[in-house]
Amino acid sequence: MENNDLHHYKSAKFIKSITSIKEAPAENLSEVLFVGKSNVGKSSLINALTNNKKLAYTSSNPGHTRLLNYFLIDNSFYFVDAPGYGFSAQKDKDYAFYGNMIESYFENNPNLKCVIFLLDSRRIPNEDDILFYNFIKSTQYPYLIVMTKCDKLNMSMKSKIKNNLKNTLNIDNFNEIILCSVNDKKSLLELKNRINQYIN
Ligand SMILES: Nc1nc2c(ncn2[C@@H]2O[C@H](COP(=O)(O)OP(=O)(O)OP(=O)(O)O)[C@@H](O)[C@H]2O)c(=O)[nH]1
Ligand SMILES: [Mg+2]
Repeated sequence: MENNDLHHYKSAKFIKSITSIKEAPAENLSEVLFVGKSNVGKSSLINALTNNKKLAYTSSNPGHTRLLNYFLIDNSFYFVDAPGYGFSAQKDKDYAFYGNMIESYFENNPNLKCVIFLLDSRRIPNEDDILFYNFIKSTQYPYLIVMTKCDKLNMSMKSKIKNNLKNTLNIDNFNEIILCSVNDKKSLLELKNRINQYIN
């Protein structure tokens, strides 16, 4: 069971960047969207799941991903990497642009099979996170909450993180929460298995 490499996707390639759902790839393949605050680790998680550090561009500076980027996985479905919200330099002019882009993506998108909502395990969810979580719930698309950067957490820290979500986001269904680290293959495998349930 130690050979987790066996579970990597076989292929992953960048297809295109879009700003409006009208430009989405024409093939009606299932889509899994990665969303969350800037710098939470969306692009890194896509790279970790596909075992390809160079697939999605990552940065230690927030606001790196600016468009909706489509990656074709195993020639059968798309991972969609979204720009992050809540990046201060983005607040004024770009904010409406980001909002419209994301809203247009969510509107009437039968290909969207699962929304992966990322939260930084090292931070308390803020107002933006709460708003976005409530927005996702209101859309009726299936979703999973992924706590990122859980690199070296023990059991008690993990349960503390989950319990905090009870208070901040009002979540009491811990089944929808997955604790992940790009350095922890077991957590990536668990997430992959959960994603597979939505795209198959
Ligand atoms: N320690 C640790 N760092 C991580 C992990 N995942 C991502 N990071 C770091 O977090 C920073 C942001 O990662 P990105 O993947 O670029 O974040 P993003 O959510 O795509 O950011 P934007 O595109 O700006 O919205 C980078 O410095 C990553 O190396 C993780 O599991 N553990
Ligand atoms: Mg990014």
